[in-house]
Amino acid sequence: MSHSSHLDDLAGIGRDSRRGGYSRHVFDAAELELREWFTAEASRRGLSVEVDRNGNLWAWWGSPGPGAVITGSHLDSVPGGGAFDGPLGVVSAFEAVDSLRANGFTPSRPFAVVAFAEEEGGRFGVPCLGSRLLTGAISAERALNLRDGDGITFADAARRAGLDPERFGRDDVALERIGTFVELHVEQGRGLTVPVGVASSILAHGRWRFTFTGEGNHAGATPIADRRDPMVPASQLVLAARRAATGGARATVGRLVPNPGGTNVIPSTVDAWLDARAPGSAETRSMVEEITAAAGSAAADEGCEVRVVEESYGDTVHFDPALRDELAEILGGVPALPTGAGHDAGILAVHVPTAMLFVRNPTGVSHAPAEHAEPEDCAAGVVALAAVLEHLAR
Ligand code: HGY
Ligand code: MN
Ligand code: MN
Repeated sequence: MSHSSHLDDLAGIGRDSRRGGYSRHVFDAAELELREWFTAEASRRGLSVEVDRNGNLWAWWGSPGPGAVITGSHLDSVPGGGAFDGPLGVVSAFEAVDSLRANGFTPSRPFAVVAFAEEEGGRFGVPCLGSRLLTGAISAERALNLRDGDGITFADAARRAGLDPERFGRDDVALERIGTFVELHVEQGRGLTVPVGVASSILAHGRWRFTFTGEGNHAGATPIADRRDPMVPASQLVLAARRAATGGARATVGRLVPNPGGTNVIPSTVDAWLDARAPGSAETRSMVEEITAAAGSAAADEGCEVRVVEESYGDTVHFDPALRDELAEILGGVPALPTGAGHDAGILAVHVPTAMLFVRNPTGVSHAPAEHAEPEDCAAGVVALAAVLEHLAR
C-alpha cells in the first residue's frame, strides 16, 4: 500500500469548508473519528490499544513494559490546518511497523505507536495538553477547568468521550515505560534539501492572553473623544509584537476576539492571544515584557485596562545530542536542523531520550492547507523511521 493512501484514509475527516484545510480538535466529532481510525489500524495489525488516563492513545506491539521504544505524533490540527502536521507521524509509525514485519523483524523490547491528545491546543488553548498531563507539566486541575469557545470544560469533553476526569494527571507508569521516543513530523519550514532530517532543537515558546477592557458603546453615536475602545490598544499589541520580534525571535497575534463583536458596536472587551518564540528563554521573556509594556501604555492612552495571563510556556528544547547524531548516522548522515514549532517530543525530551525525524516540506508552509510533503519523501520518511526503530528496538 503506497504511503500516501494512509493519509488519504484520513482525507475526508474533519475537513473545514469555511476555513479550508482541516479542523480536528480533541474529543470533537472529527477527532473521535480519527481515534476510531487509530484503533482500527492498530487492531488490523494485532496491536493492543490502550487509552491512557489522559486520553493519549497507545498501540502496543507485544506487551507494554519498561524500556519501550515509542513512536508516533498527534492526530489533532490547528483550525484550518494542513493534512500532514501530526497525522504524518502516526501514519508513518504504522507503516514502519508494516515494513519491519515485512522484513521479519520482531522487537526485542516493548514497542508502541502513540497519538498524543490536543497537541495543537486548538480547542482548549494549551498545546501538547496530553503530553503535558502525562509528564505533569500541567496540573490535572488546571487542565480539567480549561474551557473551549463554547464554554465546555475539558473535564466535560473528556467525560463525554468516555474518560474519567478523576483519573487525569501525571502518569508515572506510562512515563517510566518509555525508553526512547521518536516522533516523525512534516518539516514546518524549508530547511531540508534532502527527504529526511533529524531535529536539533525547538525554540522556547509560549502563549499569553491579553484582555483589554474599555466601554462598549454605539459606533455612530459615540464621539471619538468619548471613547474607551479596547480594539485600539489591541491593534497596538499586534504592531508591538511585530516590532519586538527581531533576530531569530517570532511573535504572532493569531486570535483577536472582540466582545460582543458587532460591526456597529465599540467592543467592551477584546481578547488577543500572543504566541511568542525565540532561541533562548531570556530572549523570549524580554520580548514578551517589551510587548506587554507597549500594550499597557496603549491601553492607558485609550482609558482602557489590560490583563495579561501566561497560558503556556516551554523552555528551549535541545534534543539528546548523542541520540540525534546516532540516528543521523544510521540514516547516512542526514542533516540536523532546528525547528520553530513545538511538539510532544519537546515535552517528553525533558524526561526521556527523545528524537525527531523531519520529512521535507517543499512549500515550507504549515498550519495552513498549503502544507505539503511529496509521496516519495513520505515513503523515504517511513524507510528512515523503520531503520531507526529497528536500531532502537532490536
Ligand atoms: O504551535 C506549535 O508550534 C505546534 O504546532 N503546536
Ligand atoms: Mn502544529
Ligand atoms: Mn505537530
